Parts: sequence; structure tokens; C-alpha cells
Amino acid sequence: MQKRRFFSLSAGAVLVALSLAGTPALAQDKFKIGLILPMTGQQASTGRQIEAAARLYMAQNGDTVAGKKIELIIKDDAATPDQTKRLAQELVVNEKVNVLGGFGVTPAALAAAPIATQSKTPLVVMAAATSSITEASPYIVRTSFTLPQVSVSLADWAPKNGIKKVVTLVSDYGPGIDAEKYFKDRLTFNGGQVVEQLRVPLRSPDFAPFLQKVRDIKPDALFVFVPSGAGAAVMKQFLERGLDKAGIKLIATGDVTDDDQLNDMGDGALGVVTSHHYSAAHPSAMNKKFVEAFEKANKGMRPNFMAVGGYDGMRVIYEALKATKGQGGGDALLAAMKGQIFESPRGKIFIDAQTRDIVQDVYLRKVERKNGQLYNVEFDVIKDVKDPGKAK
Ligand code: VNL
Repeated sequence: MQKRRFFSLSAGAVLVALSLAGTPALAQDKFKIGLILPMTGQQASTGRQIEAAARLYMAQNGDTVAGKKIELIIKDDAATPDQTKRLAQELVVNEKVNVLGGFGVTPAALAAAPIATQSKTPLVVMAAATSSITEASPYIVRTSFTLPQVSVSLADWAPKNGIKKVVTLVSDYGPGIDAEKYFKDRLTFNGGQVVEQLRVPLRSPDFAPFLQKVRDIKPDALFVFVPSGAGAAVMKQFLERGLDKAGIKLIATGDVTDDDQLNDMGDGALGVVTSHHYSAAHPSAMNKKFVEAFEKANKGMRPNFMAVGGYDGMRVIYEALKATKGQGGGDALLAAMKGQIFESPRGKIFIDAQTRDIVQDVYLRKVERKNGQLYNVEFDVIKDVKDPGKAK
């Protein structure tokens, strides 16, 4: 009896002490993840997919890790690097986030890189995919992919399948330049030929004049990279200009037959061959569960490769927090992110400790109708592909 009374008194005392200590004590029990994403503007679908994936990961894995309450803060940079930089600064200085993440486009990731370095804050790139991004700061870890990584496999496949003469068409910035170069080098090595290289502006692109030019050249195939969200416009104009009827094949990185838009592209998309690291139709048990849960939580929205980058990025952060038992500062968290290896909805992935970049399987896929819906159906796999851009 006496003992019990003693305990209840001291519990009360602890409560008083806690409330006197106020917010600093509470702040220490928090772990803040600041995601900078394009929630508005031309790349808004990428922000929407990654936010949904991050929230799903938290719903499935809880919001308390190693004794810390996870707080997710989402900021909209509209894919504008000036805003990305300002928001990264705000998140680090005012919010005191433990980790930065997101980054829908390459210029945004590059704008935030110096802030990660100066503040020793790990920065998880969940979308942007220019090879060189990881070299912009030793605090950057990537869970998306790189354009060289997915482009070379298509350049291996093409000449074996009757495609020798190719025109390339890419968005005129980092990932497009990477796709153009690595596709061309590998195709040339394999005895094929890139006969023309076309670059379209990233902002409000008009593909029509470029596609007319391709029609006149009449190559075996047109190879395309445009960022997530722009693929449907390319597909529509490719068909409207009758390039398919002229006997020109469309081949692309999976950004073009994006799962976010594919189902609305119509039968004209059937048969298009692409290479990429993720398809919603990936036939693993884990992916089936992921797609089902994602669609259920988001009014039927199908997850695309951006969602998977966000989902796995959250996992990398959660596991780093667990490994450091909630005690880690930026450097310890970063060290715990390097070398992580696990099964993702896309297949097995690995964060290379040397490059901090992702090593993953790359798939060749063909658009097919399955259960009435259009999907990228995988028909071949190249295992454990490192970013060829790091081989220098
Ligand atoms: C980037 C690369 C953006 C691939 C993408 O979609 C994409 C980038 C917004 O690095 O900017 O599909």
C-alpha cells in the first residue's frame, strides 16, 4: 500500500518536471522528415505519388520508431530550384528536420545539395534521376534510379530485335542528356546507329515539329525520354502524326509509359517496348500487396515508379533511425543508410555504400492489356544494374 503510494507520487513529480521542461524535451522525442516535392505545376503528379507513398509507408509501419515520433513535413517547390533552395534552408534552420527528402526534378535536387552538405543533413533523392546528382553532396542517398541505368538495357535489346537506325528525342536537361548519351553510346557499340538527336524544352514542350522531322527521317525506331507526366502527350502526338503507320517503332524509358498515365493512353500504346526499374505489374507477392494497398488508400490511383522511390526512401530513413537507436545525428544516419539491402516492390535493391546510389534490376517491358487495363508487362530482366555513369 505504502509502496504504491510512493510510486504514484513520483510519477506525478515526473509529469511536473516534463511539463516544466516544455517543448525542448518534446522536440527531442521527435524525428522530422522534410519532403520537398512538386505538389503544383507541370510535375505535380510526381509530388502526389510520392506523398501518397510516404503516407502509406507510415500507415503500414507506424509513426514511432526507436522511441521517436515521426513527423512528416511536406513542402511544395513546384519543381522550381529557387524555391527548393529556400524551402530546404527553412526546413533545416527553422524546423530542424533530421532528414531531407523528395526532389521531383534534377534542378531541385542540385539546388538543395549544398544545404545538405553545410548542415550535415542526409538528403534522400526519391525521384530525380540524373546520374551526377549523388556527386553534388556526400550527404545524398538515392532511392529512385538513373537514366544511364535504364537506357543502356534498351540499347542492348534494340539491335537484336531489328532496330538499327534510331532517332533520339529527349527533354533538354540533365536526365534527357544522360539518356541520349548512354543510349547512343551503347547502341553504337552494338552496331546500331543514332541518325539524329532531338532535344525538346522541359517547360511546355510542343512535340509536333520534332515528330514531323522524325517522320521525314523514317528511322527504324524513335527512342524517347520525357519526365513523368509528359509521356501521354508524346504518345498522343506520335499516333496523331501517324508515325506508327509509317513503320516507325516507339521505344522509350519507362518514364514515357508511366503507370500514372498509361491506362488512359489507349490501344495505340499497345506493344511499346520500354526499359525501367518498376512496373505496377511486377509479379512479386510484395508488389501485389503494395499496389493493392496503395490503390485502396488513394481512390484507385495506380502507383508509378515515383511512388516506389518514395516508399523505399521512407524505408531507408526508418531503418537508419532504427539502426542508430534514435540517437543518430546526420553523420550516423547517413552511415546507416549506406549499404542497406532489401526487397522493394520493384525487386531487390541495394544502396551502394561507395556511391550512395541505388543498384537494382532493370526490366524490359511491353505494353499489354491485362484484365481490361494497360500495363507494362515485364519480359526480361538485367540483374543488379549499377549506374553506368559512376564507372568513370
Ligand atoms: C527526372 C527524371 C524527373 C525522370 C522525372 O519526372 C523523371 C529528373 C518528373 O531527374 O528531373 O521521370
